[in-house]
Amino acid sequence: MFESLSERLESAFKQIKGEGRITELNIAATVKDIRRALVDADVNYKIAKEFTDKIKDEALGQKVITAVSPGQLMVKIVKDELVELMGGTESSFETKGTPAVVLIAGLQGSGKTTFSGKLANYLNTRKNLKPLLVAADIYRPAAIDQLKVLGEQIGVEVYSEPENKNAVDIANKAVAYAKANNKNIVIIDTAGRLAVDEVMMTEVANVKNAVNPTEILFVVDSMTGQDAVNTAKAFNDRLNFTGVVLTKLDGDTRGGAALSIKYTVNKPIKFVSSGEKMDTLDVFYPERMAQRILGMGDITTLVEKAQAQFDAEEAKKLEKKIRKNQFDFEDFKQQLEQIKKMGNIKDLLGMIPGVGKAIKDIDISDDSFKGIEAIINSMTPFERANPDVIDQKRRTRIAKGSGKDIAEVNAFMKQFEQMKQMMKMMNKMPMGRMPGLGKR
Ligand SMILES: Nc1nc2c(ncn2[C@@H]2O[C@H](COP(=O)(O)OP(=O)(O)O)[C@@H](O)[C@H]2O)c(=O)[nH]1
Ligand SMILES: [Mg+2]
Repeated sequence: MFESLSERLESAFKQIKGEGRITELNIAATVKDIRRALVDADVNYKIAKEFTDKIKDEALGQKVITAVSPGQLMVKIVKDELVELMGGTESSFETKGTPAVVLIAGLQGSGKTTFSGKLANYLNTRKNLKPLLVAADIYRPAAIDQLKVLGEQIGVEVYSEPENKNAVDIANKAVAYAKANNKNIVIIDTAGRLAVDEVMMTEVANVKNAVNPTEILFVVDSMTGQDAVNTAKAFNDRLNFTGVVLTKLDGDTRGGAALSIKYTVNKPIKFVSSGEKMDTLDVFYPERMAQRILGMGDITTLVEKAQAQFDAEEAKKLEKKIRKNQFDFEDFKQQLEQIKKMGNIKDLLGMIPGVGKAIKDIDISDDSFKGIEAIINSMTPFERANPDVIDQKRRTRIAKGSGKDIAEVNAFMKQFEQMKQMMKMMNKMPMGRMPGLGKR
């Protein structure tokens, strides 16, 4: 995410890092590079200019503190301004109401339906709410099915009326249905068009007037850069939405949308979403995003993701097994599952400071674990629970079953043994515990 912008900013800082102090002259070059980096990331020129003018003023106004080098100072100033540009602090998401109503709007293909599913899942699993998803995209029968499939996947009820071609009517009935059935939050997934279009706008505006939403979220594909900003403006003029959702941050997005939207419509980005898995929705934190853009990593989000997947009971059991040296392949497989549930592997690694850049060009797909999983799957349950019984004869069979070389199986068995030893050691050291594992 935003790799090219990160790189360009880093190289802009390089110049000033070698300088003894900030002067009008050496700051000018750095600021110019920063501005170019932003414009190339598809940030509107006017915004980029205003941004860098501020940076310049800030930098020149700073007293020279000997403890901080000009390079460090610049990074700090830019970070603070990036945070400000993206909205300062995180904003709240209102879920109160009987029921609360969330209206989802945006262009076709921006990710509304996918996001609706993710939001419902998030509210259901993390906020303990009972959501109702509403299929108000009345033009394509496939749209209703798509939402139904998602609803089933996450265990959230979907309200739809395939024969009804009146979105306002569907929305009204859905809210009444929610009231009658103890659902406390209604998420209305609306129809979009390929471009801003009067009929679509009128329809969404009518739905808005009918159901009086608690939140109106404008969903936008972050890959569309400047266009995203123009679309946001059009939707905001019409709907006066309460927040923005940036989708497809897992793609090759340059950052323009994330950096320009708040400035343009003065509405906060509330959620970001990357990937099509239902559990990859993230609350948007300007501070963390700025840190990621500047290559400072995002350990906080990483830890939170780990904790969300983390089950205290399970961890206790696991720790006991590790202590008794009983950690087996079944446990290992479960651990892999948990990691995968945290989201895209490359994204996760990218949150570790310094790692994002190092792995930029390496192809790390979620399939990276497939080989290992194939080997474990070819073991019998008895073998999984008793790694010690896996002799050469069994290894040969496992290799065959998983389509791997015997050498690969041997190597994996060896790694597993080493890992087990390491886990045992780490478990003895209070400081070495994994996030969460230490809390008891
Ligand atoms: N890579 C990626 N794809 C997404 C994301 N959100 C949605 N998509 C895909 O983008 C396409 C359009 O999404 P959809 O939710 O149907 O958009 P809608 O027309 O606004 O309802 C689908 O193929 C989704 O699977 C995301 O965050 N990342
Ligand atoms: Mg849709």
